Amino acid sequence: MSKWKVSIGITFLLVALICAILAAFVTKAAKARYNTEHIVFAMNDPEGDDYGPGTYKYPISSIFDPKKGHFDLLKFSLSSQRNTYHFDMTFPVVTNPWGAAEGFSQTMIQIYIVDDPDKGRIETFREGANIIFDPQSPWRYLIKVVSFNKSSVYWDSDFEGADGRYTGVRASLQPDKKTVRVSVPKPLLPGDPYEWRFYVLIGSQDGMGPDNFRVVNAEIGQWTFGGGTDTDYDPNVIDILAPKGRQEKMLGSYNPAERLQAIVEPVGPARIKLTREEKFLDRIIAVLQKMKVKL
Ligand SMILES: [Ca+2]
Ligand SMILES: [Ca+2]
Repeated sequence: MSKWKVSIGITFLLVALICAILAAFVTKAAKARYNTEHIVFAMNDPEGDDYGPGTYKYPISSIFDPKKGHFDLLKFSLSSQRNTYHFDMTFPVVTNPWGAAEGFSQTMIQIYIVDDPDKGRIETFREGANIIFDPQSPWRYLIKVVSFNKSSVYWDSDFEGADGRYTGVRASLQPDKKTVRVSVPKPLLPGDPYEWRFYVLIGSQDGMGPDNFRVVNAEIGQWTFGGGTDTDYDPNVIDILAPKGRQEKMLGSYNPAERLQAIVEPVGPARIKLTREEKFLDRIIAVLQKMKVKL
């Protein structure tokens, strides 16, 4: 064998070796990213705005003591881990007066996701919240977070009586006792989460209420909020995720005389900017998944 043939052979082997080492290194990094929980979207909500448009008062029953905090969203985040999205909602107080296995039974959260401005609906999935979504930002998916094994995902195309997609959907109070987490298998929420916008509605869970919202009336009652109206035009939403000062304007935009419900705008998309390395690893993860490589 001639010298140059040996030299080409050695070079080829060296290049192959370097490629193999690089591939192993990249695969390891991709696996680490895939398996580690990482934040996709996070936003704080002002404290002390569990008053809807600014006028709502907690019901009389002592289970609502100290008449604040139960429905005051402080933080919302979406994170990705393996084949699951985790949605975390943090409150000053989370209680479980009805003994639900999830660890909470007062709080109700409805997360509506805007995936594509050209597709979806602007009315809520079921009647109950008494709001209308921004016509420029229709929703595609709804994650309804309630107790007693009833948390479920709905798509805009589902009919009103549908049970939703609940296989693998889990809601639970986290060890900090203040954060409700709902975990959703990714196939239930197709699309790019970095492009999503969110309507996050907080209400008081009432099994008998419209769409499980405890209603708001003009006067407080034992089990009903006060400070609204006795019509179906005032929102039954106690807090929404919004920048400071926006919630009061949005939830206050209803008008019973003109039969108008409040119009609510979403938040997002993600402010978290991915590094070039993270974007690269996400592409690698997609390729490895297509190749059915175990991650
Ligand atoms: Ca709040
Ligand atoms: Ca708010």
